[in-house]
Amino acid sequence: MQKYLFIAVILALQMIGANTALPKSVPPNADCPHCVDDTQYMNKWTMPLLKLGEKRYYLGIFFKANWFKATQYCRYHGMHLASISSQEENDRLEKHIKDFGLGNEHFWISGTDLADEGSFFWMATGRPITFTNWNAGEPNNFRYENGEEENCMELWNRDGKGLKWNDSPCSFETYFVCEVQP
Ligand SMILES: [Ca+2]
Ligand SMILES: [Ca+2]
Repeated sequence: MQKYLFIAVILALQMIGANTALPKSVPPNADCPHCVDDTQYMNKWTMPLLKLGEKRYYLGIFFKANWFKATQYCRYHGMHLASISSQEENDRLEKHIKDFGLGNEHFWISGTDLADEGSFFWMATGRPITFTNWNAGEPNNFRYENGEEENCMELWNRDGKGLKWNDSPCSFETYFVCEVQP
């Protein structure tokens, strides 16, 4: 009898231990069970996601990569390069990137005209671009000495007017924005 009591006490202690090991501050969230609070999320790969409006992003700011590698990185982690379909989305991303102190860096997003020169679409969604936010004179499909032209879209504060869009050579290595597709 004493033996069973001992086992019961051990089991009870283990259950208490398991419960206390869970962070008490995590609120249950049906549509995002791994979220840790309203602004900072952890996805299934435990990457810290950023919730801005209805969208969730991951800022790729720890290494620079060309557009294809950036695409691959986002896909590997269950995301896509970001697509921007309104000024609000652009503004929110811009504010966050500026707050990070990275407002003068370049960031890949998913727009491309690789398939059809001059006709940009969002690779992440397959949708044509409706809202546009190009820097003045862009996209200009600039041709470089090595023959490469500009077919991939980036956010770039070219003129000090904020993070607007530019077509850039896809082989250029820079930061990137991944987005969780619903
Ligand atoms: Ca082009
Ligand atoms: Ca350009």
